[in-house]
Amino acid sequence: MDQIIVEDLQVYAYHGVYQQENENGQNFYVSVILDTDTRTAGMADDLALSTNYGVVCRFLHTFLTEHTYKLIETAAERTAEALLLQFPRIRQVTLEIKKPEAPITVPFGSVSVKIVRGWRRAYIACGSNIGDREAHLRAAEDALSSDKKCRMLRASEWMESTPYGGVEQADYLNGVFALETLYTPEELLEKLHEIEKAEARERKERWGPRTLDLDILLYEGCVMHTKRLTIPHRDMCNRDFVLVPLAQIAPYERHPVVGKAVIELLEEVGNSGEKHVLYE
Ligand code: A4P
Ligand code: MG
Repeated sequence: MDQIIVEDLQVYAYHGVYQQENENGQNFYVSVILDTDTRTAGMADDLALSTNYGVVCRFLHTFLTEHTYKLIETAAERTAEALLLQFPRIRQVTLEIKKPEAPITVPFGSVSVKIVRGWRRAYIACGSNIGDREAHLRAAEDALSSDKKCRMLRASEWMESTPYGGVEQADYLNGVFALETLYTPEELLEKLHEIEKAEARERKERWGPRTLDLDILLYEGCVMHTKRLTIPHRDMCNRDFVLVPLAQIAPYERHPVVGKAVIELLEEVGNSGEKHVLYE
């Protein structure tokens, strides 16, 4: 992706663990690489189609002087997030904060923290088979849409489906959301659990009935497996009630492990798997 780069913006600020740093202040130097598409602005020669680096510099200066943090790790984290929220054309930021006057008792050149943060594309499956199913799915959509760290891109239609997994229970309403998020996968899972809880979700039986189930299907090409989280979702390739709505909003998105596009996975499950989606 194209980049706009600012190097060593000088900011006199008060970040530090020691009281004398918070009282006297010192110089910090901030460098940013902004990943953004400059093609349209470049072709049209129009600043309104780009991100104004002068405004970015003033924003960085104001942000880092108006806030005081103990750690430059925190200063970097908060500044990167503020930039990504303030300037919608920036997809990713690489941000380095140097502190060459840090109180270190041996000679040194500079010390700095450098981080990379950005908007990540995620696909979320939602399902409900208790109570007002549509209201539960709508509540999930509203909660994600109104979260400043998420940008809702698309939502599939809601689809009626028969239960999968062998537990006797009512039919489901299923759908999929595409969003961009600043949350890490673990933070996103946490957020989804909060939303489920707000809809009176109780965790009782595996594959059992639920007011609202929110699962992370895909997260920006990420492949991970921890005690709490498996991405891509471990069973998504076998579920037509996931693949049908996903194919509606992202037919050519690729599964990073299997290497196939969603429409290919859907074709396979349609040929050999169980069918659960009704009225397709
Ligand atoms: N977890 C691991 N990976 C993920 C991920 N990618 N996304 C962990 C979300 N969670 C993930 O899930 C248990 C734990 O899985 C979470 O705490 C998280 O740490 P859970 O939501 O508590 O649900 P569960 O019932 O215990 O199991 P599971 O496997 O999540 O349920 P499923 O597989 O989602 O099945 N039939 C139809 N037609 N439509 C449905 O929507 N849903 C289910 C639920 C069964 N049958 C269905 C449907
Ligand atoms: Mg779940």
